[in-house]
Amino acid sequence: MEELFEKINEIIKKYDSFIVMGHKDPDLDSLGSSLGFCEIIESFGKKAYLFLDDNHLEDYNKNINQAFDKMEKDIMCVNEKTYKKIKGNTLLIVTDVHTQSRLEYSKLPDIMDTMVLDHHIKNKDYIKNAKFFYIDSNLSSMSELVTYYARYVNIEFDTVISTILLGGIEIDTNGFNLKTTGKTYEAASILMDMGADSILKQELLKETKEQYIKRANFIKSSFMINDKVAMCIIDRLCTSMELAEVVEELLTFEDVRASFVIGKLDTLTIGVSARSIGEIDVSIIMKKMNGGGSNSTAASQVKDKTIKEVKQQIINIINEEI
Ligand SMILES: [Mn+2]
Repeated sequence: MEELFEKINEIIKKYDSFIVMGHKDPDLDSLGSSLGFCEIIESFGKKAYLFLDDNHLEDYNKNINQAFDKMEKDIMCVNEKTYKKIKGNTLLIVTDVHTQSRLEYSKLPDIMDTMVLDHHIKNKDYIKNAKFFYIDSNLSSMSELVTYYARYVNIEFDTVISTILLGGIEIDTNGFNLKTTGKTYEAASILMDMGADSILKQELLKETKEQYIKRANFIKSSFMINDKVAMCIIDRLCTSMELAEVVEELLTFEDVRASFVIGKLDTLTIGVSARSIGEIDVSIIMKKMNGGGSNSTAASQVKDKTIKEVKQQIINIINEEI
């Protein structure tokens, strides 16, 4: 990672101001890594702004609101209007997302120099005119990356930011399971040393009873397509994040070695999210559906097909491959 950090350092030195942006409907990994980049940039003596509408925090989810509530320092935020006031040569840093339409504000990469850093599976709608583009889909989370970057530039985060980052790792690995390596635990240890607070982390990770029940209902409707593979169909509009939550939870049940969740992302697009505990390579199946990913985490998006057809296509491929 040191080569990457050196490269990012070099890029940062070329600019005066920075906007750091995560994805729409931010989670703790998106927010934590954004805050982490802001802190690191400020340690260079430069100005960093978080792209988030802090005048309308009520539009964001509960976890993000709580995190902002606890923040010890004032975070400089910009939104669609106020970013124009930023002076000097400005770089947009995109973290935890690389799909242009999933950005908090999708127009910015078209009018600004952009650096993209992400750990999701590369999508066709990636930010094409980025000056610097880095994806490592084996990486647990952007929180892990930013923690090592902080160590590389020798700075420490405060309690709240380290806690958000620790929560970010926990969410993205589904509790230190998926894509978790020794380096992931080490990142958690670095964050604990910086002062991450496990009580605050539990508060930030709490979900509402309604969220729990909604997810439990999807789990209830899931079924096994053979003795190893579970599947769930979400027959309504949903987000890719919801697909990920359900597909990861399915993996925690007895006998389930791989899981697939199918849902409607918009009126034309069906999303498939796939996970495996490791022995079944789900990326092989997703690649056959024009998607991609790694052994244990993969996804695809399908247009012009019904959910039923997508379901049958997955079952057919699995019957051939496994
Ligand atoms: Mn993430």
